[in-house]
Amino acid sequence: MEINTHNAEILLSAANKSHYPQDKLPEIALAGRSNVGKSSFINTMLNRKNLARTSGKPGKTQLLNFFNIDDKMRFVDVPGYGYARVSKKEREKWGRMIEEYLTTRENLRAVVSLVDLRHDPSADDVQMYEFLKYYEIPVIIVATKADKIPRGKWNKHESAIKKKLNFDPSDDFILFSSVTKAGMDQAWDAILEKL
Ligand SMILES: Nc1nc2c(ncn2[C@@H]2O[C@H](COP(=O)(O)OP(=O)(O)O)[C@@H](O)[C@H]2O)c(=O)[nH]1
Ligand SMILES: [Mg+2]
Repeated sequence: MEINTHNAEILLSAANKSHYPQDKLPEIALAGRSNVGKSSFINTMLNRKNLARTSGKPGKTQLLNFFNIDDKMRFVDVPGYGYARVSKKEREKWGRMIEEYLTTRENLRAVVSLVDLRHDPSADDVQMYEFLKYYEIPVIIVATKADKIPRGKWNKHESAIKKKLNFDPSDDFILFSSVTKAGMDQAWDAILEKL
């Protein structure tokens, strides 16, 4: 598929099914902890400075944000998990919203699950990966902030993450940096392959 990735715009924000776009365009969802680099990933992939807000206030975006890419596909930005300063009630609401989207959305082709290359995956990261595997949702692991780790140590960090996730070697694993754009072409290849 030929996609002009420069032709992207925010389409709508939705809290539940009744507000999702009503068509058949394939969707790639982005999931990860607050501050992992999700908005930066979207901006980098779409060659934009600030399409997806890189926010100083993690956890504030509590809606699913749908981005139209060239009228051919969409990114769906899932609000970041693991943000401590939200109430239990808000967390439950968040959980229901994500679960509804991930388990019922026919347009969904894959989830890009972002983890920070510098650290072992959190319990939430592990839980998200297990959830996606359980529901047999194709997953692409993107390890962000690779520019903050010397190249000679990338392998070591990659192995530690894979071990903690109980990573399935048939999934994609991509080292990524929104600063150097390392991994961008690989990420696009993996995404296009899933459409
Ligand atoms: N060095 C570096 N910083 C990054 C990278 N990606 C994101 N950041 C920084 O990490 C912080 C959180 O990024 P953001 O994209 O808003 O994370 P989000 O909460 O997951 O959407 C910001 O200060 C970004 O500039 C990266 O690849 N390299
Ligand atoms: Mg964000």
